[in-house]
Amino acid sequence: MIDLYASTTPNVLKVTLMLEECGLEYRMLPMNVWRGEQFAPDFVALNPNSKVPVIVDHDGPVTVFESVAILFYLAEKCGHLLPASGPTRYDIMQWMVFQAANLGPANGQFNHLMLFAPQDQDYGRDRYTTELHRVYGVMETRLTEKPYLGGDEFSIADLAAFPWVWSNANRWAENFPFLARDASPGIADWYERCAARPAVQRGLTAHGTLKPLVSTSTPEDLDRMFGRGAYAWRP
Ligand SMILES: N[C@@H](CCC(=O)N[C@@H](CS)C(=O)NCC(=O)O)C(=O)O
Repeated sequence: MIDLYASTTPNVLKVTLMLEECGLEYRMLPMNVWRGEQFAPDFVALNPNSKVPVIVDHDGPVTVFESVAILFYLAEKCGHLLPASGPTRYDIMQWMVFQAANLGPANGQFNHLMLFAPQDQDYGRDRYTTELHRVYGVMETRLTEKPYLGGDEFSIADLAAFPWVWSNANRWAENFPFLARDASPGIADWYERCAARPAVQRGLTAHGTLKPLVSTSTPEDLDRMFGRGAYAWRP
């Protein structure tokens, strides 16, 4: 049995999709990160970085935080979606790191600046709109050359990237241009191939049972989560 500390966010969805791909028994333990549950000492003992997802694999027991590390752990536990050796393993790794260092942060910072930043400052929004176009451009080039990010086969690199595309395509609808077939045919075809996998559909259904909790936060909760106001670092 695996416990997944969960919220309705793309980094958690990566893990749900992988647990379904592996056919592992798991349960989701919802965390209200909008009310600061990630800062409770019991949770910090599991993840010193105070973020979901975290898994506790009771067959071990083993605790893993950071979504990409969790995908590697599950891939190696199950021998699924990551070759044990050879050049493709490193192709997959580099696209996993691209997701963790570029695609995820660009989408996340873009969302934050659009939804939560003061509306009278354009610098951050302009910077991350440009960065978002840049990283989706990198992804589009790769996916016009290969059917999947890791190469010819579906892998954990696709499971890492798919939730951000899925989430922001839903969030921004017509204002999200990166799935439009005329502009991004490589991403559009890849997205359809990923979404057609039965395990991905099962994972999306399981993830859909989590309740969105953003509206439960107080202004102070948001300040603490975003490190602003009374929580901003000052010398
Ligand atoms: N690099 C981390 C990012 C995790 C992350 O940002 N989690 C968000 C939800 S998607 C969270 O827990 N936020 C709470 C906070 O920042 O306090 C990963 O990939 O696991």
